[in-house]
Amino acid sequence: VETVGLLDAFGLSRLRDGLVKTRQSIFGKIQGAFPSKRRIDHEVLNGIEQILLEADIGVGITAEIIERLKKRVKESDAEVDVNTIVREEIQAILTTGTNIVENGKDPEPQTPHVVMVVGVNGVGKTTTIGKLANMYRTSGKKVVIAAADTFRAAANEQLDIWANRAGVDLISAGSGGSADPAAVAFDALRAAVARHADVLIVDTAGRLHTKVNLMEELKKIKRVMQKQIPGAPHDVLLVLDASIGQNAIQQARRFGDAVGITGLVITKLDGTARGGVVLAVARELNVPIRYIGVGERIDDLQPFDRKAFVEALLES
Ligand SMILES: Nc1nc2c(ncn2[C@@H]2O[C@H](COP(=O)(O)OP(=O)(O)O)[C@@H](O)[C@H]2O)c(=O)[nH]1
Ligand SMILES: [Mg+2]
Repeated sequence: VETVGLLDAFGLSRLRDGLVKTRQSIFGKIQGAFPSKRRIDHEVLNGIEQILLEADIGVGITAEIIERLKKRVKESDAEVDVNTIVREEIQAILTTGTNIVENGKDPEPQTPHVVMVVGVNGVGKTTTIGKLANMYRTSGKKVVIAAADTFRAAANEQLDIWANRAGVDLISAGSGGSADPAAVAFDALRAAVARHADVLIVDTAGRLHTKVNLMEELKKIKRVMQKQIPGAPHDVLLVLDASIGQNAIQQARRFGDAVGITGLVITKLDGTARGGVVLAVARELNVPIRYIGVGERIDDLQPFDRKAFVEALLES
């Protein structure tokens, strides 16, 4: 059976499919701009730089690739297939570059292992929680989910659907409840302990309909859980939407400053040509990418594997 790093054949094929748009955006454009063999001159370098930036690989990695190409030009002025050369340089940088964060490791599991999921509205928090719950449950863990996004009426319902799909328990404020998110988190943690759950996953709001500051509220949820179980939440995952490109880095800094982030989840890679942002994030932020989302199905969450990612990105 084919495997690369953490992924089996099924995961790899989902990853390849998920990266179609990004792959096409980089290599399709290079092929279109430089269809035949030629010398790597100023025009080629500018063109490649432009294309890499458009795929959101980021200024840092792009500059490194251009530097390496310039060096190659100095060593030889032979005509080359531009597509192949760029592939080789990307491969070299992404697989051996020391500036890129390695695969994220899960923290040491605690019982219950408390995972708090944060991020702005619409990035895919609730969907990711459903997928994550399913992943834990299929590996034999007992999972409880907490619906601490209490501001949107539809949020509970959506989470309920995911909890059912994943076959796990949901704790929510119930209809007409006071709906204080920190209180929901408190109740859920108590329920998780009482039910001997292995994992508690806490969903949170991405935007508030009150004057309460989102970051203050997230801090409060965190504090309440910490008081109940020292060390909880053991994992704080920030969910980022790949299609927002470089803004992901700003978002990560903001949430990181407020609540401390132990890992990143980058979603919607399948829907964007800007999947290069995974690499930009891996280089710019000192936080491991733990999971990537490559579709809307329950099994479309994958552990991030740098090697598999690069292979899928470069596949011809
Ligand atoms: N294509 C795709 N869509 C996703 C992915 N993750 C989430 N979504 C979609 O993004 C939308 C917002 O997701 P949701 O979980 O409600 O975001 P939340 O507001 O952060 O909780 C939904 O339509 C999801 O189906 C993904 O990896 N790929
Ligand atoms: Mg949500």
